[in-house]
Amino acid sequence: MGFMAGKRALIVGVASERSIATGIAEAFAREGCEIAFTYQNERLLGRVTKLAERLGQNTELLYPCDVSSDDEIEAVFTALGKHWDGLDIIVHSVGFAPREQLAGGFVESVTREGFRISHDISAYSFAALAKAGLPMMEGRKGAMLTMTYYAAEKAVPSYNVMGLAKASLEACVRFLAADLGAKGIRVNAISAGAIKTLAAAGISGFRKMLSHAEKASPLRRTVTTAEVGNAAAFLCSDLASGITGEITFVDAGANIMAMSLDD
Ligand code: NAD
Ligand code: 0WE
Repeated sequence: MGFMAGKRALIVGVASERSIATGIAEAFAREGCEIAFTYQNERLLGRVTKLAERLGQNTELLYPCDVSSDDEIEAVFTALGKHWDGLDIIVHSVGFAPREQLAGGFVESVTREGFRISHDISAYSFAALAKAGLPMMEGRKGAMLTMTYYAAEKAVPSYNVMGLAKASLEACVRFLAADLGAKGIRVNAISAGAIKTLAAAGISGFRKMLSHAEKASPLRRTVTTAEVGNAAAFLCSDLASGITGEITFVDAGANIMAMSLDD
């Protein structure tokens, strides 16, 4: 029996087989968790259906959800409540800034609209899911998890306004944890090292970033979505019952280095 047996999770953020959310779903399913999924738009329904089938999950529990819409977020929990009498886990693996925000210098690229959209989709949406999901999660040792990146703490070239959005997301983890702790709900984040997913495709110089991470991390390599998935399964399970409000790095140790290694 897996360490998540009897748990029910909603996973937001599957877009492909390479998504971090896919690695999380694989680990959850292996550990005996039941999973419902959302998908951003109809274009992604096929992918998410295939994943749910492959993991032996109920393909009725797939819901459209563009997180910029309060109505769509609300509708997910209304629909899920017709199948499940409660929910133990919400995974938020969503990030977005308009493409032109992620190129060139920060001052040159940042705009009021680019700032608004990146913070809405990448940070507010975590609070919005917590707010809408809370009624189904109360009274059952629940856990919420989001995905962040080191650029919340240290300036990473080209990550630009997404770095500000991740800083806001990490503060959101702490405020949610402080608020929901009394209800038995834990809230954490994983700060993942760079991984080649759809969200990384087309970022100029991403390959260079990966090869830098291979040289600069203590483990001399990048991380996989399976490794992020395993840490996510731990953090969302009762094994992590004493952990809340934390940002856990799954980055082969890269963040602890002050200088790059030379072999
Ligand atoms: P991905 O492209 O597979 O996943 C991003 C997801 O965000 C997609 O499923 C997409 O549908 C969803 N999304 C974007 N806008 C949305 C909206 N308006 N409504 C609903 N969903 C929306 O890429 P990924 O790398 O798996 O990214 C997942 C998370 O991990 C993001 O928060 C990202 O910032 C974070 N992260 C990624 C890396 C990396 O190097 N890949 C590193 C650290 C953190
Ligand atoms: O969080 C991310 C990527 C987030 C992301 C990616 C895109 C690409 C497509 C947000 N919005 C968009 N918008 C699009 O139109 N990462 C941690 C991966 C990443 O992205 C970078 C990185 C790293 C690492 C961008 C610049 C520099 C480093």
